Amino acid sequence: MAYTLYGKAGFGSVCVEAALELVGADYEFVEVDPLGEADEQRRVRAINPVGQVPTLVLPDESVMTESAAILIWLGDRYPGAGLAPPIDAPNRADYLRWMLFLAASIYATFTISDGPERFHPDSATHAGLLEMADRRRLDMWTVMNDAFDGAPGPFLLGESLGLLDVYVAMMSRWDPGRAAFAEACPALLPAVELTEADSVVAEVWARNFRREH
Ligand SMILES: N[C@@H](CCC(=O)N[C@@H](CS)C(=O)NCC(=O)O)C(=O)O
Repeated sequence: MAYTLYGKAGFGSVCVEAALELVGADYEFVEVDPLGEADEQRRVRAINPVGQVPTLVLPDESVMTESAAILIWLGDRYPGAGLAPPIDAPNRADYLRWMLFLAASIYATFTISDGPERFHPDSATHAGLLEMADRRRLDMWTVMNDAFDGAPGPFLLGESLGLLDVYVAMMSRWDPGRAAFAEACPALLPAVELTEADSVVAEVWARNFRREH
């Protein structure tokens, strides 16, 4: 009953790797570089036509993509791990809201940063596009931070570590880096720090974030 996770150190596969470890699933990690040479990109596209990681092959050999969907699926598939509010929990709506917000409003800005030429063919526009993506990301982090300001904690959805914490913690390591995240998101930072202090998460982080991403 093994999973195969296609990913790269420090990339979006980090949150799925952490989730697989936290639920105690058996998995194999296959390193691929979605931003690498053409051959390598073809290798990723052969499994995921969008050419992105994370890509997770499930035990029945079906392929799953989209980090938020994978995390939500794993959280539901392993309810005993307590990483996601069950379907009838009062905070289930908040959980889904912010998981999708992270994917659609924050992760999507990194998609622009990873390849502005995919959004405008004229390279003269790229510096502006990159700047707007950074600005939009910061605005979206601020929206999320404000929504969690005053939340009871210590984790984002309450007493225990969950996949929402893991997802935020991963993205907090990406551009423009932890110091900027800490400044922009003081209400999210304590949960992120607590998440990274979890021994299972810490091991995954040590493998993935040898340098700040
Ligand atoms: N919507 C996707 C985005 C995944 C994504 O952008 N992954 C990056 C690495 S962190 C990637 O593979 N980039 C290569 C590309 O977009 O061509 C998800 O949430 O899984």
